[in-house]
Amino acid sequence: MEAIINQTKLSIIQGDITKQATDAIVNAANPSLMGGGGVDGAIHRAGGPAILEECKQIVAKQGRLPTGKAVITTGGNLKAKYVIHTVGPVWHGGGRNEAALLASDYHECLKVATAHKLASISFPSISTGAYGYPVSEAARIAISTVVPFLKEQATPIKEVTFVLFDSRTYESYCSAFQEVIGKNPHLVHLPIAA
Ligand code: AR6
Repeated sequence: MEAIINQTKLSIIQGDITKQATDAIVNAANPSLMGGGGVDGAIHRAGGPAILEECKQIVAKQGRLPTGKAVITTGGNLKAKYVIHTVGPVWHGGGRNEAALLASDYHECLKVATAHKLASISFPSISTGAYGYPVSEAARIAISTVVPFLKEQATPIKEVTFVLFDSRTYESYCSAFQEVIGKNPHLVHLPIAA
């Protein structure tokens, strides 16, 4: 599924984010930035040791990465030139500011990409694996953060791609997108293609 928002193409696809050739891919990291399982493990495995080396330097300089924030490193051996690492909220039932923190992840990543003058960025579904965030709610937050950002902010980003690993997550993001656009048709310039 794709649509044009201002000058930016927003796409939702099913796939492996480590294979994406966008300028940056986003990593759903943890505050240590030392790697882990899920998409974090896959990115470090595919990107090689240069990513971890830069993560170590960042942590030595500024400490652990707080939830809701983002930092950028090289993409190492990946096709993507950069990895933007962000820490999603752990789901505790919704009463611990999880929604605002998840929205902050997407917003901070887009701000970092904009500051580095990147033309394209790919996102995974942050927090919906090991961190347990319900997928349909997380999808709604992701889409309703990214779409207004593209509409309202001056950004060099020309392509945003959500790369969802499994079909259930992919379907959730497509539904969230239809829902957000249904409520705010002014946000998207057609065409919307399936
Ligand atoms: N490409 C795209 N999406 C993927 C890939 C991939 N190669 N691999 C997994 N996913 P998770 P979280 C999906 O657990 O919930 C790590 O250990 C996955 O199916 O990776 O934010 C970190 O170090 C799911 O839809 O991230 C943290 O400790 C989504 O990515 C913790 O897990 C997110 O799942 C972060 O948990």
